[in-house]
Amino acid sequence: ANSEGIQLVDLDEDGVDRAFRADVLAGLGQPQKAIPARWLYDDAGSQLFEDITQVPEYYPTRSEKEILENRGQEFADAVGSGRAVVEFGSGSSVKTPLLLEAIDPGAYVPLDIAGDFLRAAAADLSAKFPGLPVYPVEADFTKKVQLPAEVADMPKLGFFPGSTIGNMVPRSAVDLLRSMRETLGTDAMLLIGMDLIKDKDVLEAAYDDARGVTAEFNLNLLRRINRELDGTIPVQKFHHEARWNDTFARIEMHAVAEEDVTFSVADRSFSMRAGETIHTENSHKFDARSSNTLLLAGHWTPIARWTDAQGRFSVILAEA
Ligand code: AVI
Repeated sequence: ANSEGIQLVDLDEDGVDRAFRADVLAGLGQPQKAIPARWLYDDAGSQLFEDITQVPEYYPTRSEKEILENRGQEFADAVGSGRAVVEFGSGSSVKTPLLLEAIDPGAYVPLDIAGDFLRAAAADLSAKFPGLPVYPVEADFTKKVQLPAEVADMPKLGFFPGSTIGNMVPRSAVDLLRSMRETLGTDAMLLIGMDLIKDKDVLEAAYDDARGVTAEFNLNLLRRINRELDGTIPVQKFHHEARWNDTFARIEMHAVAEEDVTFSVADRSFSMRAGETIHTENSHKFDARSSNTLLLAGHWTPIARWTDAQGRFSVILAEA
């Protein structure tokens, strides 16, 4: 997998995740220290992300939900009935039912690398939609996935909500969209959430909430490094920063050293000057044109686009 991709867990004889250690050591060795954002999501980080979706400043989850709640009839008209909905990621308990209720699908196929989450999400959905065939597939969806034979003859609707695509640099995002196209085949459609470019202050507040939940989410990565990789990072000497990078149209999360620090991770030592940062996440934002360009580069043709009442978030329908 690439640095932002999904990988199976490969533990060494001490139970250390080899890929995590390799990414952290490589990332801390760069002139601009950087660690791939996927490592934010250990159990504590996943819970903190759930908490982020509830803070007042973090609008994307609420805005996307508003679109899914209000535009169901329009989705149904655009996609027709009987499609196999293929969700990339294990499905959120809130968003997925909104889509499935709206469109009269033929089947639901959640794809995820993490089998436990996948089975839990699939069981949840089966209980909510008793007549709907559900076929969970444990797979790395950054590559072409072989879908179950039961849905071979159904046209597919890919579903990728949450602006998760925005956490990838364009090169990786394009690769992922092309893999999705390969997985879903001809006649497929894709419904994808993309967060919109907006006022810098609104964006920075969404990623630096007053309660400090996003700060905890970010600094939890440093704690995770200390826990899992025998690290001595003095976390209390770092603070969270959310920065708008206008050139790349993205919010960046950084962990900023407040004073000169030295520490070790997995027996390697590192030092940072006061003000130096570890870059921990990108969250790209789009306008209508840039989202269309990304989709086209990913071998998808955009055909419809919806936004919430405040114009903060977009949900785009594209066809293969
Ligand atoms: C998961 N992803 C779409 C979130 C985002 O908005 O980029 C992750 C996140 N990072 C900080 N706050 C939320």
